[in-house]
Amino acid sequence: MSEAQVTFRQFLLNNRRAHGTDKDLIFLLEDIATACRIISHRIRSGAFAGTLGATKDVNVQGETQKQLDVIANEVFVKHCSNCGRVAALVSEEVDEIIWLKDRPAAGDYLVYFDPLDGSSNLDVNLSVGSIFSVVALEDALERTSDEAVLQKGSRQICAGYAIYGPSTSLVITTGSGVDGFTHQQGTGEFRLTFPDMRIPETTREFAINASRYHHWDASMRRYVDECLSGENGPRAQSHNMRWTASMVADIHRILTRGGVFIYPVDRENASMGGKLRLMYEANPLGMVVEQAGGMASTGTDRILDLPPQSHHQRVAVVMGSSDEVRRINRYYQEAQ
Ligand code: AHM
Ligand code: MG
Repeated sequence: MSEAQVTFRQFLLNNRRAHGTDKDLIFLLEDIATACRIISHRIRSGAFAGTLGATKDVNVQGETQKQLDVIANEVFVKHCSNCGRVAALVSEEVDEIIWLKDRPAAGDYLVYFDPLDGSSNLDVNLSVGSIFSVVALEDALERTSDEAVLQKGSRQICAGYAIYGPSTSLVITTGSGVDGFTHQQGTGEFRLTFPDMRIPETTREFAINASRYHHWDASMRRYVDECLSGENGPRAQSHNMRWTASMVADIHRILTRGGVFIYPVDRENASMGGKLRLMYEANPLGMVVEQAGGMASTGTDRILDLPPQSHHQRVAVVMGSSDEVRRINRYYQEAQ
């Protein structure tokens, strides 16, 4: 093992010396890493424990919950509640905001998470992930107020995800680049295996659920048509298409070798505002992507600048290699 592969704790302590990371944020991130390690184990043992299937419940998104969605949520809630600085939790799987403090102080943390993203992949043994981010409250609150969690993504002080794939990896940013860690079976440690992850500016790979083509607007069709038209089309080069139906897995691939991930608002999902959630999917992954040198947009606006209207709000997502995100933004501008 290379000496560069420091443990997650060593990395966070080095980060504290270099960038002044708050010690409570370090405790919280260690608790999140523990939660991810437990979730990874629960997924891998799901076939034995009989926890791979669906529950009878439907979550606030109107989607059937998997047993592991519920388990992963319980694990996240429990471990994020350890840190005395956490004021509130916002989870994809819970309708209401979970307030842990009655009178939060300035600097207390709001934690946003999707405990098990892409869970439709569980039954077919493909990659899934957990997504999280942290915002520090600017001002103390006299009482809990659901509006206080409606913070822009640009206020996130930390964001990241765990991917449960052939190995379990944890990828985080605290605002000074993006670093990836791999869970080392046997020791229980996450070790720094992918330091300073950078997204290439250019790419010939895009990720979109193409079965929704007939629902898309003209700008989205133009972009995909041009990519598909290959060497004889306006882009004069061939493109590759990938779609795992797990945003974490698609974003992880983009962080590793470039690409653009797209989930537009289309005719069918427009009444809900899109498919993906702003506060615990698009904002955290948007921060990771930007910190790795990429861009994250709705097609018209920077995701991290959006003022949230509700904590389960949905949004259009275009994120990844900057040349492609800029191109898609331009196609939307030209269509106006
Ligand atoms: P989930 O949070 O309910 O798992 O939904 C989010 C997932 C993303 O991970 C993925 O990109 C998308 O939904 C897949 O959607 P589709 O089923 O349309 O391919
Ligand atoms: Mg999700």
